[in-house]
Amino acid sequence: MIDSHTGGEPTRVILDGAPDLGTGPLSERARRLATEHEGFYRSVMLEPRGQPAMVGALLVEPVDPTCVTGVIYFDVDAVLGMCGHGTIGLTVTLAHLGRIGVGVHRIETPAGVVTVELHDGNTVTVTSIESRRVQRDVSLDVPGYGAVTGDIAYGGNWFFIVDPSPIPVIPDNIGAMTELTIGIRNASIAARAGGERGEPVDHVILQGDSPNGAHSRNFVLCPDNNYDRSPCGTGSSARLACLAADGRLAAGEEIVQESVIGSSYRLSYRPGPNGGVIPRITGQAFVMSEAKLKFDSQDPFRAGIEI
Ligand code: PYC
Repeated sequence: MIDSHTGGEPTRVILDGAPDLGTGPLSERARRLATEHEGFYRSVMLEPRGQPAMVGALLVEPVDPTCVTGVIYFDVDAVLGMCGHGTIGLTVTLAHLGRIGVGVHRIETPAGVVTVELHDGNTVTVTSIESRRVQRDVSLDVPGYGAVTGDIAYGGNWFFIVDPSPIPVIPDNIGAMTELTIGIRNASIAARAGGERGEPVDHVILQGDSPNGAHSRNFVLCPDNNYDRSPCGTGSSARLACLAADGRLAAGEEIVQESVIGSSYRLSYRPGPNGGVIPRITGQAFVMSEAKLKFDSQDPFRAGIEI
């Protein structure tokens, strides 16, 4: 396996040793990973082998032969449709392995095929799948907090986006923002406020002001209740769809989206064929380590620390 980070958010690329997920559409293989091999992906993500906020990227054979690889992303609590920071980390990792060079490549994910452009050893532009806003100004009653209003949008995962955040998006508020966004996610699930086919919200975004001149700064809660250290690629895609739908950002215009720790992506979009947006996300990743995970049968924590 190879670990990298994209704007501070770790990605663990699994090269081999994973359970056989068979063949067929990646969405079907992702479903098999989620339902039949939970112990595998949790043991790879949980401490002591993994770390909070880490996302795994399992390499699989693509269905589309024009793709350099297929990939299934997961965190400790969910198999993900797509992952933007993970795709930047995976691209830099494939370059590190000598499997791709500078230029444009295609990668297959359960949410669809994405295009990546490797500009140098660390800088990648992802052209992601069509993203869309599904509902505007949804009001939720968040127990212990009160009414919170936001948009529901799809960017490869399902997002509830609160803009502007009711609390300042600053590192000192990470604990308070985590608590609030867990409450928002639970309230959206209880209210059945999600995708068109009842897909539940799995990520929550609070948008705030950037003290560094970026367009805005975000805090993104992931399914494992950790926050994304990067500005979240799929979250940025969902946010672009909302900005476009509100007429707040023109096609081709570029903005900088900052994360709560101050890392950033450059974002823009072009109109999608189905009324949404095709997002472009540019960021940087760095390889941190190459290692082999060991699961000793005598190790009481071989399945990870579950508390
Ligand atoms: O960058 O899309 C993303 C992402 C999803 C979860 C963590 N990062």
